[in-house]
Amino acid sequence: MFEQMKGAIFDLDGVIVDTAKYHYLAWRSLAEELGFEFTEEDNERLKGVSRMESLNILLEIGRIDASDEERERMAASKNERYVEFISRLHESELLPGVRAYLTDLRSRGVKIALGSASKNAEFILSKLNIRGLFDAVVDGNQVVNAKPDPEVFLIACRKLGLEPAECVVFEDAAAGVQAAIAAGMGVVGIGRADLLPGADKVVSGVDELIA
Ligand code: B16
Ligand code: MG
Repeated sequence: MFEQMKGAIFDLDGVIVDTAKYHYLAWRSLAEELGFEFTEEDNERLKGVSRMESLNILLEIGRIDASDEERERMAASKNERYVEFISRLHESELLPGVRAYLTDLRSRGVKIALGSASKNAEFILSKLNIRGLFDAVVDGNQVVNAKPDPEVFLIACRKLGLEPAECVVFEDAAAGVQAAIAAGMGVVGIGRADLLPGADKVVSGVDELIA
């Protein structure tokens, strides 16, 4: 798989940086305002899921009914809180090995793309000071169908000028692993093998991939 790899497509949250903790703080504060408790365990269900779908899960947990308009307002309010947290992101929060691995891939001529559900992806990459390491960025603003649909990875592969079979995806969420398989790409799972069925290989973090 790695021998033929001409393109590497990275998920953002959980692979490059742990933004899940900031999503959690923002969702918890919205839940508090709505009068219910939102736990860290609940937050696991939101990883890799789009903003609106995350809100729908949150409201289901709180058993709250809301119109589409109210949902739009709540999602915007959560995002404001989230953006406040990630405005303080610093490159020291890059997950271990990320800069070294991306740099190593580039030196071997492998093209690099981001394939994330987040609409804040460009902002996060610039805060982490790694935007320049990516040849293409595909985020929640450019995608209609969320993972496990392969759309995000297929757009990324096209932007790199490559074929799916030449790309390998690095993903921490089960839906993302399924999306990569549906796209016809190799996939490295980041996390626990029992939670990432179908991945060609699973490592606990990007640092394990450095030769
Ligand atoms: P935003 P990824 C995902 O990032 C997060 O894992 C998920 O928790 C979040 O809801 C989603 O981005 C949308 O984020 O509200 O910033 O648009 O793992 O696909 O990089
Ligand atoms: Mg992720």
